[in-house]
Amino acid sequence: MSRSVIVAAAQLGPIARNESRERVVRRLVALLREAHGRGARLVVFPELALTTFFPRWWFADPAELDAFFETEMPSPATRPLFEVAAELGCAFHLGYAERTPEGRRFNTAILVDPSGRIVLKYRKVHLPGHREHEPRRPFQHLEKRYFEPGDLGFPTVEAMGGRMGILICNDRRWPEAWRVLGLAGVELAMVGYNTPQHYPPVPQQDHLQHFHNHLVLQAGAYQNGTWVVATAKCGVEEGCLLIGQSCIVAPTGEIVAMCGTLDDEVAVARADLDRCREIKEHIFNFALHRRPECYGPICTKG
Ligand code: CDV
Repeated sequence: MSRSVIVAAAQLGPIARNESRERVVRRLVALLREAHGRGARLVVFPELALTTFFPRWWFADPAELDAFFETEMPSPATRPLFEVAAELGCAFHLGYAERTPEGRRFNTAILVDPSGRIVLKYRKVHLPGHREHEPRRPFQHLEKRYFEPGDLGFPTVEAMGGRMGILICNDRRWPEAWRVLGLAGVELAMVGYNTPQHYPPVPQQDHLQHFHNHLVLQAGAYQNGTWVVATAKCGVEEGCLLIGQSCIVAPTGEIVAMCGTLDDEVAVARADLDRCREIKEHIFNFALHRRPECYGPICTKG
């Protein structure tokens, strides 16, 4: 049986603060249909794909914050996406803000299989930004206030003929996160992101945002012998420029497809999962070459 899957990065342009879930879901369905029409059987949407990137604002009123969170998945608003995907037999990855019945909040992403079943759920482990209101910033980044760190570890699942895993945005900068997926044998990692071009604490690196994005995605892919589908929400969203360049990376670290706009756009590539073996069985053959006895400090608080 062939282990080739045609995959798509379904990039989103900006989402306005007052844009309804229904309207966003219509955009997601249009992207899904386009990707499917181009052969894709797995479509990767970005981080927090149902709303504007709300951690850029300080909300004193909890009700205002809660409006950005999902309490069920699918919900009446997101069900059309699940239904169209199942009708087409297309799997998808979706990032969203999750509020549990106990009132806990996570930055979450799921993988939905071609029958419409949620087969993998991940909650973002590395939360960037700050906890308190910092009015001197041009915009806030309050992920540390609005979300708890993920409590599910880095789970993987066997789906679409291969081992699948998820990282969310800032996670992609951490080699430890990639390596935990690599140790689980991941063959395709999905990564959604919202990355502002301007990083207020270190503005001298603003011109490097695109470089750093691809640097870590390509390194993560190569060093763990996995395909990567990385998808942005991008463009000027409520006055804040988010980077694009959503891409599909082969296990060799090569970018094989990339979006060229800062708008709703699909990039498609055929991912032959067997190509992961070229890396996993040779240069990064963990069983043969890894030296965990020397890596102790990585797992202690430094
Ligand atoms: N959504 C994110 O996690 N964004 C961070 C920014 C704030 C640095 C990122 O790592 O892209």
